[in-house]
Amino acid sequence: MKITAARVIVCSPGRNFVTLKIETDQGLTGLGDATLNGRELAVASYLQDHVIPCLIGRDAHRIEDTWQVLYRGAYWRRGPVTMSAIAAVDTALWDLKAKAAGMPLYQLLGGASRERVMVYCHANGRDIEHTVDEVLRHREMGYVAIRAQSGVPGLAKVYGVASGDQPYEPADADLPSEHAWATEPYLRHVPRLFDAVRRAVGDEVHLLHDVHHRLTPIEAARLAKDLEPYRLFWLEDATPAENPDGFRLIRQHSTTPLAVGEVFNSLWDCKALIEQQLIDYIRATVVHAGGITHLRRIADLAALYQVRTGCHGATDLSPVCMGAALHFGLSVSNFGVQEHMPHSAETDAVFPHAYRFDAGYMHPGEVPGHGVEIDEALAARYPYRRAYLPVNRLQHDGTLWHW
Ligand code: CS2
Ligand code: MG
Repeated sequence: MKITAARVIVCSPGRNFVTLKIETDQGLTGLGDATLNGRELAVASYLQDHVIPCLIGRDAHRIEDTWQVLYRGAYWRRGPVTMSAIAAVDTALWDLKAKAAGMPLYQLLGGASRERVMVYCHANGRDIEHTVDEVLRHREMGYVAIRAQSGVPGLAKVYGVASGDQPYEPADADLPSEHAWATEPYLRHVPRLFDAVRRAVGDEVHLLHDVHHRLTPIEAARLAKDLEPYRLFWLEDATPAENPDGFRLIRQHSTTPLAVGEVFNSLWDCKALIEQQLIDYIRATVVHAGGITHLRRIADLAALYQVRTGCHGATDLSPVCMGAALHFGLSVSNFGVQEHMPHSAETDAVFPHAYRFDAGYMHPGEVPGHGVEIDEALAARYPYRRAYLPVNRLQHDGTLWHW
Protein backbone atom coordinates (compact mmCIF):
# COMPACT_ATOMS: atom_id res chain seq x y z
CA MET A 1 0.00 0.00 0.00
CA LYS A 2 1.90 3.03 -1.28
CA ILE A 3 1.42 6.58 -0.05
CA THR A 4 0.44 8.65 -3.09
CA ALA A 5 -0.44 11.99 -1.49
CA ALA A 6 -0.73 13.71 1.87
CA ARG A 7 -2.06 17.10 2.88
CA VAL A 8 -2.47 19.27 5.93
CA ILE A 9 -5.94 20.60 6.71
CA VAL A 10 -6.05 23.61 9.03
CA CYS A 11 -9.52 24.60 10.22
CA SER A 12 -11.22 26.36 13.10
CA PRO A 13 -14.72 25.02 13.80
CA GLY A 14 -14.96 26.84 17.15
CA ARG A 15 -11.21 26.38 17.75
CA ASN A 16 -8.13 25.58 15.67
CA PHE A 17 -7.23 22.08 14.53
CA VAL A 18 -4.45 20.76 12.29
CA THR A 19 -5.16 17.43 10.59
CA LEU A 20 -2.97 15.30 8.34
CA LYS A 21 -4.67 13.22 5.66
CA ILE A 22 -2.67 10.50 3.89
CA GLU A 23 -3.88 8.94 0.63
CA THR A 24 -2.78 5.59 -0.80
CA ASP A 25 -2.84 3.69 -4.07
CA GLN A 26 -5.42 1.32 -2.54
CA GLY A 27 -7.92 4.16 -2.29
CA LEU A 28 -7.75 4.13 1.52
CA THR A 29 -7.10 7.34 3.47
CA GLY A 30 -5.76 7.78 7.01
CA LEU A 31 -6.09 10.72 9.40
CA GLY A 32 -3.82 12.03 12.15
CA ASP A 33 -4.21 14.95 14.57
CA ALA A 34 -1.32 17.46 14.55
CA THR A 35 -2.83 20.21 16.70
CA LEU A 36 -0.44 22.08 19.04
CA ASN A 37 -2.49 24.73 20.80
CA GLY A 38 -1.21 28.24 20.08
CA ARG A 39 1.59 26.98 17.79
CA GLU A 40 -0.56 25.25 15.15
CA LEU A 41 1.05 26.67 12.03
CA ALA A 42 4.54 25.58 13.08
CA VAL A 43 3.41 21.93 12.97
CA ALA A 44 1.49 22.51 9.74
CA SER A 45 4.67 23.85 8.11
CA TYR A 46 6.83 21.06 9.58
CA LEU A 47 4.52 18.53 7.96
CA GLN A 48 3.91 20.38 4.72
CA ASP A 49 7.45 21.52 4.03
CA HIS A 50 9.58 18.81 5.62
CA VAL A 51 7.65 15.58 6.19
CA ILE A 52 5.15 15.12 3.37
CA PRO A 53 7.84 15.14 0.63
CA CYS A 54 9.52 12.19 2.43
CA LEU A 55 6.27 10.22 2.66
CA ILE A 56 5.31 10.05 -0.99
CA GLY A 57 6.03 6.59 -2.43
CA ARG A 58 6.63 4.95 0.98
CA ASP A 59 4.87 1.74 2.02
CA ALA A 60 2.08 2.84 4.35
CA HIS A 61 2.32 -0.46 6.25
CA ARG A 62 5.84 0.32 7.51
CA ILE A 63 4.74 2.24 10.60
CA GLU A 64 7.72 1.52 12.83
CA ASP A 65 10.29 2.23 10.13
CA THR A 66 8.58 5.47 9.16
CA TRP A 67 8.52 6.55 12.81
CA GLN A 68 12.24 5.89 13.20
CA VAL A 69 13.10 7.62 9.93
CA LEU A 70 11.18 10.75 10.93
CA TYR A 71 12.59 10.74 14.47
CA ARG A 72 16.21 9.78 13.92
CA GLY A 73 16.49 10.97 10.34
CA ALA A 74 15.67 14.58 11.23
CA TYR A 75 18.81 14.69 13.38
CA TRP A 76 16.99 17.24 15.65
CA ARG A 77 15.12 14.97 18.04
CA ARG A 78 12.10 15.52 20.26
CA GLY A 79 10.25 18.78 21.00
CA PRO A 80 6.51 19.40 20.75
CA VAL A 81 6.49 20.53 17.11
CA THR A 82 8.52 17.58 15.82
CA MET A 83 6.71 15.02 17.96
CA SER A 84 3.23 16.32 17.06
CA ALA A 85 4.14 16.07 13.38
CA ILE A 86 5.47 12.51 13.82
CA ALA A 87 2.34 11.67 15.84
CA ALA A 88 0.09 12.82 13.00
CA VAL A 89 1.89 10.57 10.49
CA ASP A 90 1.92 7.65 12.93
CA THR A 91 -1.80 7.98 13.77
CA ALA A 92 -2.72 8.20 10.09
CA LEU A 93 -0.65 5.09 9.30
CA TRP A 94 -2.28 3.10 12.14
CA ASP A 95 -5.66 4.27 10.82
CA LEU A 96 -4.70 3.02 7.34
CA LYS A 97 -3.37 -0.31 8.57
CA ALA A 98 -6.54 -0.96 10.56
CA LYS A 99 -8.72 0.02 7.61
CA ALA A 100 -6.71 -2.29 5.34
CA ALA A 101 -7.19 -5.10 7.88
CA GLY A 102 -10.90 -4.30 8.13
CA MET A 103 -10.60 -4.01 11.92
CA PRO A 104 -11.07 -1.34 14.55
CA LEU A 105 -7.64 -0.07 15.60
CA TYR A 106 -7.80 -1.54 19.11
CA GLN A 107 -7.77 -5.04 17.60
CA LEU A 108 -4.37 -4.35 16.06
CA LEU A 109 -3.09 -3.07 19.41
CA GLY A 110 -3.73 -6.43 21.03
CA GLY A 111 -7.50 -6.36 21.39
CA ALA A 112 -9.66 -5.05 24.21
CA SER A 113 -8.33 -5.27 27.76
CA ARG A 114 -11.62 -3.93 29.14
CA GLU A 115 -15.20 -3.43 28.04
CA ARG A 116 -15.14 0.37 28.07
CA VAL A 117 -12.92 3.35 28.84
CA MET A 118 -13.51 5.35 32.02
CA VAL A 119 -13.41 9.08 31.35
CA TYR A 120 -13.30 12.12 33.60
CA CYS A 121 -15.08 15.38 32.92
CA HIS A 122 -14.54 18.99 34.00
CA ALA A 123 -16.81 20.62 36.60
CA ASN A 124 -15.86 24.30 36.74
CA GLY A 125 -17.56 26.97 38.83
CA ARG A 126 -17.10 30.63 39.68
CA ASP A 127 -17.10 29.77 43.42
CA ILE A 128 -17.45 26.72 45.70
CA GLU A 129 -21.24 26.62 45.59
CA HIS A 130 -21.34 26.84 41.79
CA THR A 131 -18.62 24.17 41.47
CA VAL A 132 -20.54 21.80 43.77
CA ASP A 133 -23.62 22.30 41.56
CA GLU A 134 -21.52 21.54 38.48
CA VAL A 135 -20.09 18.38 40.08
CA LEU A 136 -23.61 17.18 40.90
CA ARG A 137 -24.81 18.03 37.40
CA HIS A 138 -22.01 15.98 35.84
CA ARG A 139 -22.73 13.14 38.27
CA GLU A 140 -26.31 13.17 36.97
CA MET A 141 -24.90 12.83 33.43
CA GLY A 142 -23.32 9.58 34.58
CA TYR A 143 -19.69 10.59 35.07
CA VAL A 144 -17.90 8.51 37.70
CA ALA A 145 -14.73 10.64 37.66
CA ILE A 146 -14.96 14.42 37.92
CA ARG A 147 -12.32 17.14 37.89
CA ALA A 148 -13.30 20.13 40.04
CA GLN A 149 -11.88 23.65 39.49
CA SER A 150 -13.26 26.83 40.98
CA GLY A 151 -12.76 30.58 40.94
CA VAL A 152 -10.59 31.78 43.84
CA PRO A 153 -11.71 34.70 46.02
CA GLY A 154 -9.67 37.79 45.15
CA LEU A 155 -8.54 36.52 41.72
CA ALA A 156 -10.45 37.96 38.77
CA LYS A 157 -9.82 35.07 36.38
CA VAL A 158 -8.57 31.56 37.01
CA TYR A 159 -7.29 29.29 34.24
CA GLY A 160 -9.59 26.35 33.68
CA VAL A 161 -12.71 28.21 34.81
CA ALA A 162 -15.02 29.79 32.22
CA SER A 163 -16.25 33.36 32.42
CA GLY A 164 -20.04 33.56 32.27
CA ASP A 165 -21.94 30.61 30.87
CA GLN A 166 -19.67 29.90 27.91
CA PRO A 167 -17.92 26.50 27.86
CA TYR A 168 -14.30 26.87 28.92
CA GLU A 169 -11.66 27.15 26.15
CA PRO A 170 -7.96 27.30 27.06
CA ALA A 171 -6.80 29.56 24.18
CA ASP A 172 -8.83 32.67 24.86
CA ALA A 173 -7.33 35.56 22.84
CA ASP A 174 -5.43 36.43 19.64
CA LEU A 175 -2.54 37.64 21.78
CA PRO A 176 -1.75 36.11 25.19
CA SER A 177 -4.03 37.58 27.84
CA GLU A 178 -2.59 38.08 31.33
CA HIS A 179 -4.16 36.65 34.48
CA ALA A 180 -3.30 37.82 37.99
CA TRP A 181 -2.23 35.03 40.33
CA ALA A 182 -1.72 34.70 44.08
CA THR A 183 -0.68 31.42 45.64
CA GLU A 184 -1.85 31.90 49.25
CA PRO A 185 -5.57 32.38 48.54
CA TYR A 186 -5.45 29.43 46.15
CA LEU A 187 -3.82 27.17 48.78
CA ARG A 188 -6.48 28.15 51.32
CA HIS A 189 -9.34 27.78 48.87
CA VAL A 190 -8.78 24.38 47.24
CA PRO A 191 -9.10 22.25 50.44
CA ARG A 192 -12.34 24.14 51.25
CA LEU A 193 -13.58 23.36 47.75
CA PHE A 194 -12.92 19.64 48.09
CA ASP A 195 -14.40 19.53 51.57
CA ALA A 196 -17.65 20.89 50.12
CA VAL A 197 -17.52 18.72 47.00
CA ARG A 198 -16.82 15.49 48.92
CA ARG A 199 -19.67 16.18 51.36
CA ALA A 200 -22.10 16.84 48.48
CA VAL A 201 -21.14 13.97 46.20
CA GLY A 202 -20.20 11.22 48.68
CA ASP A 203 -17.39 8.69 48.55
CA GLU A 204 -18.22 6.82 45.37
CA VAL A 205 -17.08 9.42 42.81
CA HIS A 206 -13.45 9.85 41.76
CA LEU A 207 -12.39 13.49 42.26
CA LEU A 208 -9.51 15.14 40.43
CA HIS A 209 -7.87 18.57 40.46
CA ASP A 210 -5.47 20.34 38.07
CA VAL A 211 -2.96 22.83 39.50
CA HIS A 212 -1.70 23.79 36.01
CA HIS A 213 1.94 23.91 37.18
CA ARG A 214 1.37 26.98 39.37
CA LEU A 215 3.04 25.91 42.62
CA THR A 216 6.61 25.51 43.81
CA PRO A 217 7.44 21.99 45.04
CA ILE A 218 6.98 22.86 48.71
CA GLU A 219 3.68 24.67 48.04
CA ALA A 220 2.53 21.65 46.03
CA ALA A 221 3.50 19.38 48.93
CA ARG A 222 1.38 21.52 51.26
CA LEU A 223 -1.62 21.28 48.94
CA ALA A 224 -1.24 17.51 48.38
CA LYS A 225 -1.08 17.04 52.17
CA ASP A 226 -4.08 19.27 52.86
CA LEU A 227 -6.14 17.39 50.26
CA GLU A 228 -5.48 13.94 51.74
CA PRO A 229 -8.77 13.76 53.71
CA TYR A 230 -10.75 14.11 50.45
CA ARG A 231 -9.00 11.13 48.82
CA LEU A 232 -8.39 12.52 45.35
CA PHE A 233 -8.02 10.20 42.36
CA TRP A 234 -5.19 12.52 41.35
CA LEU A 235 -3.62 15.93 41.75
CA GLU A 236 -2.38 17.06 38.34
CA ASP A 237 0.62 19.19 37.31
CA ALA A 238 1.22 20.23 40.91
CA THR A 239 4.56 21.79 39.96
CA PRO A 240 6.45 22.13 36.66
CA ALA A 241 8.03 18.79 35.77
CA GLU A 242 11.25 19.73 34.01
CA ASN A 243 12.95 18.92 37.30
CA PRO A 244 11.68 15.50 38.49
CA ASP A 245 13.13 16.11 41.95
CA GLY A 246 10.31 18.57 42.60
CA PHE A 247 7.97 15.58 42.65
CA ARG A 248 10.21 13.76 45.12
CA LEU A 249 9.64 16.60 47.53
CA ILE A 250 5.84 16.32 47.14
CA ARG A 251 6.06 12.53 47.63
CA GLN A 252 7.95 12.96 50.90
CA HIS A 253 4.96 14.76 52.38
CA SER A 254 1.84 13.20 50.93
CA THR A 255 0.03 10.09 49.71
CA THR A 256 -2.23 12.04 47.32
CA PRO A 257 -1.75 10.38 43.88
CA LEU A 258 0.07 12.56 41.36
CA ALA A 259 -0.50 12.93 37.61
CA VAL A 260 1.74 14.72 35.15
CA GLY A 261 2.74 14.80 31.50
CA GLU A 262 0.25 16.62 29.26
CA VAL A 263 3.14 18.78 28.02
CA PHE A 264 5.53 15.84 27.61
CA ASN A 265 6.47 14.79 24.10
CA SER A 266 8.83 11.89 24.63
CA LEU A 267 9.60 8.86 26.75
CA TRP A 268 12.65 10.77 27.93
CA ASP A 269 10.44 13.37 29.62
CA CYS A 270 8.71 10.58 31.56
CA LYS A 271 11.60 8.26 32.34
CA ALA A 272 12.91 9.58 35.67
CA LEU A 273 9.45 10.34 37.06
CA ILE A 274 8.28 6.81 36.25
CA GLU A 275 11.41 4.87 37.21
CA GLN A 276 11.76 6.70 40.50
CA GLN A 277 8.06 6.18 41.22
CA LEU A 278 7.43 9.89 41.69
CA ILE A 279 4.07 9.84 39.90
CA ASP A 280 1.01 7.58 39.66
CA TYR A 281 -0.50 8.59 36.31
CA ILE A 282 1.21 9.59 33.07
CA ARG A 283 -0.75 12.12 30.97
CA ALA A 284 1.22 11.98 27.73
CA THR A 285 -1.12 11.66 24.79
CA VAL A 286 -1.27 10.46 21.20
CA VAL A 287 -0.89 13.81 19.45
CA HIS A 288 1.88 15.42 21.50
CA ALA A 289 3.91 12.32 22.37
CA GLY A 290 4.78 10.81 19.01
CA GLY A 291 1.59 8.92 18.19
CA ILE A 292 0.33 5.46 19.08
CA THR A 293 3.76 3.90 18.47
CA HIS A 294 5.59 6.05 21.00
CA LEU A 295 2.76 6.25 23.54
CA ARG A 296 2.73 2.46 23.74
CA ARG A 297 6.43 2.56 24.70
CA ILE A 298 5.71 5.10 27.42
CA ALA A 299 2.84 2.97 28.74
CA ASP A 300 4.99 -0.16 28.74
CA LEU A 301 7.71 1.55 30.80
CA ALA A 302 5.01 2.91 33.15
CA ALA A 303 3.51 -0.57 33.59
CA LEU A 304 6.75 -1.85 35.12
CA TYR A 305 6.29 0.65 37.97
CA GLN A 306 2.50 0.40 38.36
CA VAL A 307 2.05 3.85 36.86
CA ARG A 308 -1.18 4.03 34.88
CA THR A 309 -2.22 6.07 31.85
CA GLY A 310 -4.38 9.19 32.06
CA CYS A 311 -4.22 10.72 28.58
CA HIS A 312 -4.76 14.42 28.14
CA GLY A 313 -8.06 15.05 26.33
CA ALA A 314 -8.85 18.78 26.39
CA THR A 315 -10.76 20.36 23.49
CA ASP A 316 -7.54 21.47 21.79
CA LEU A 317 -6.86 17.82 21.00
CA SER A 318 -9.04 17.05 17.98
CA PRO A 319 -11.64 14.28 17.71
CA VAL A 320 -9.02 12.40 15.66
CA CYS A 321 -6.78 12.31 18.74
CA MET A 322 -9.75 11.36 20.93
CA GLY A 323 -10.65 8.43 18.66
CA ALA A 324 -7.05 7.16 18.64
CA ALA A 325 -6.75 7.64 22.42
CA LEU A 326 -9.89 5.57 23.01
CA HIS A 327 -8.53 2.64 20.95
CA PHE A 328 -5.28 2.93 22.91
CA GLY A 329 -7.18 3.15 26.21
CA LEU A 330 -9.36 0.14 25.45
CA SER A 331 -6.33 -2.01 24.68
CA VAL A 332 -3.48 -0.90 26.97
CA SER A 333 -3.01 -3.06 30.08
CA ASN A 334 -2.20 -0.28 32.54
CA PHE A 335 -5.04 2.09 31.65
CA GLY A 336 -6.08 4.54 34.36
CA VAL A 337 -8.54 7.10 33.00
CA GLN A 338 -9.07 9.24 29.88
CA GLU A 339 -9.86 12.97 30.02
CA HIS A 340 -13.11 13.93 28.26
CA MET A 341 -13.83 17.57 27.54
CA PRO A 342 -16.62 17.39 24.93
CA HIS A 343 -16.04 19.25 21.66
CA SER A 344 -18.46 21.85 20.34
CA ALA A 345 -21.22 20.83 17.93
CA GLU A 346 -19.32 22.64 15.13
CA THR A 347 -16.20 20.56 15.79
CA ASP A 348 -18.16 17.30 15.98
CA ALA A 349 -19.82 18.10 12.63
CA VAL A 350 -16.44 18.62 10.92
CA PHE A 351 -15.07 15.38 12.43
CA PRO A 352 -17.76 12.64 12.20
CA HIS A 353 -16.75 9.85 14.58
CA ALA A 354 -17.65 6.35 15.74
CA TYR A 355 -16.76 6.85 19.43
CA ARG A 356 -19.58 7.27 21.90
CA PHE A 357 -20.20 8.26 25.51
CA ASP A 358 -22.38 6.24 27.83
CA ALA A 359 -22.77 6.93 31.56
CA GLY A 360 -19.21 7.96 32.45
CA TYR A 361 -17.49 5.63 30.00
CA MET A 362 -16.58 5.80 26.32
CA HIS A 363 -16.03 3.27 23.56
CA PRO A 364 -14.14 3.85 20.29
CA GLY A 365 -16.68 1.92 18.19
CA GLU A 366 -16.19 -0.97 15.78
CA VAL A 367 -15.54 0.89 12.52
CA PRO A 368 -12.30 -0.16 10.73
CA GLY A 369 -9.47 2.29 11.57
CA HIS A 370 -9.71 4.75 14.44
CA GLY A 371 -13.22 5.67 13.42
CA VAL A 372 -12.81 9.43 12.91
CA GLU A 373 -13.12 11.18 9.53
CA ILE A 374 -13.05 14.80 8.36
CA ASP A 375 -15.64 16.63 6.28
CA GLU A 376 -13.21 18.73 4.24
CA ALA A 377 -15.88 20.87 2.57
CA LEU A 378 -17.30 21.82 5.94
CA ALA A 379 -13.80 22.32 7.41
CA ALA A 380 -13.02 24.82 4.62
CA ARG A 381 -15.80 27.04 5.93
CA TYR A 382 -13.87 27.61 9.19
CA PRO A 383 -10.55 29.37 8.45
CA TYR A 384 -7.71 29.49 11.00
CA ARG A 385 -7.91 32.18 13.68
CA ARG A 386 -4.85 32.89 15.80
CA ALA A 387 -5.54 32.06 19.46
CA TYR A 388 -3.17 31.89 22.41
CA LEU A 389 -3.09 30.52 25.93
CA PRO A 390 -2.92 33.12 28.72
CA VAL A 391 0.07 33.86 30.96
CA ASN A 392 0.03 34.40 34.72
CA ARG A 393 1.55 37.27 36.63
CA LEU A 394 1.75 37.60 40.39
CA GLN A 395 -1.02 39.88 41.53
CA HIS A 396 1.06 41.95 43.94
CA ASP A 397 3.93 42.96 41.65
CA GLY A 398 3.39 41.63 38.12
CA THR A 399 6.17 39.01 38.15
CA LEU A 400 5.65 36.38 35.46
CA TRP A 401 4.58 33.23 37.32
CA HIS A 402 4.97 29.57 36.37
CA TRP A 403 4.23 28.22 32.93
C1 CS2 B 1 -5.62 21.22 30.88
C2 CS2 B 1 -5.74 21.76 29.48
O1 CS2 B 1 -6.98 19.45 30.20
C3 CS2 B 1 -6.14 19.81 31.00
O2 CS2 B 1 -5.73 19.13 31.90
O3 CS2 B 1 -4.42 21.38 31.50
O4 CS2 B 1 -6.77 22.70 29.49
C4 CS2 B 1 -4.48 22.42 28.91
O5 CS2 B 1 -4.15 23.52 29.68
C5 CS2 B 1 -4.70 22.77 27.48
O6 CS2 B 1 -4.94 21.60 26.77
C6 CS2 B 1 -3.52 23.53 26.89
O7 CS2 B 1 -3.65 23.60 25.52
MG1 MG C 1 -3.99 19.73 32.77
